[in-house]
Amino acid sequence: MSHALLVIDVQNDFCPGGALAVAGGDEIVAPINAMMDDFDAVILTQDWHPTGHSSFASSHPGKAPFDMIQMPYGPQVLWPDHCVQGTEGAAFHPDLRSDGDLIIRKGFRSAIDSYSAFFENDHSTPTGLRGYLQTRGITQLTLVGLATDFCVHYSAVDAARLGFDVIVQTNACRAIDMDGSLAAAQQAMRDAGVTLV
Ligand code: VGL
Ligand code: ZN
Repeated sequence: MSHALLVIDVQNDFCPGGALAVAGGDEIVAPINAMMDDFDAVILTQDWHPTGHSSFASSHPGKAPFDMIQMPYGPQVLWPDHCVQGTEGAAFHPDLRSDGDLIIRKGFRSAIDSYSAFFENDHSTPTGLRGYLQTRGITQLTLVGLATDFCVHYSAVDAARLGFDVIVQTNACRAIDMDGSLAAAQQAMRDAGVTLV
């Protein structure tokens, strides 16, 4: 029974000054670094979009960031261009410890977004993380990172549905919080059996 720390998307574009800045996003770097030694494994995720990704408002004429559209796989929020593969914005925050065991990249298919570290936004295309965790005997996960109401939320709910014991350490997360998305995410995580601390 191993316990992994899953560090979600602590990247420059989600920190102050970034393309999709989350308020206080940089405040969680030091607490996350300090937590890393307490786990059997440390896994980091990286939002990793090609230019012209379908989740970018700029890919949809007449649409603006934070508009909502229908995609073949369901509703999708449109975002400012962010975390483009290989750019400084997609890099981890420079102070984040980079000695984790695994980096898993997501959102690399143009036609589909991937908030969750486990499944893309169609809720069925796997990222491969489940198999990695299972083969390493990891059954417990503590999630931290950005953003509480999107990638942390979707990852936590998927992990709980897959049968992992899931804790979200909320003091090491920050939210985008648009239209009540933080409250809705907290409720959805609790309903899925995630422990919020
Ligand atoms: C995220 C919006 C778009 C996140 C990623 O990491 O929460 N949010 N892409
Ligand atoms: Zn993204």
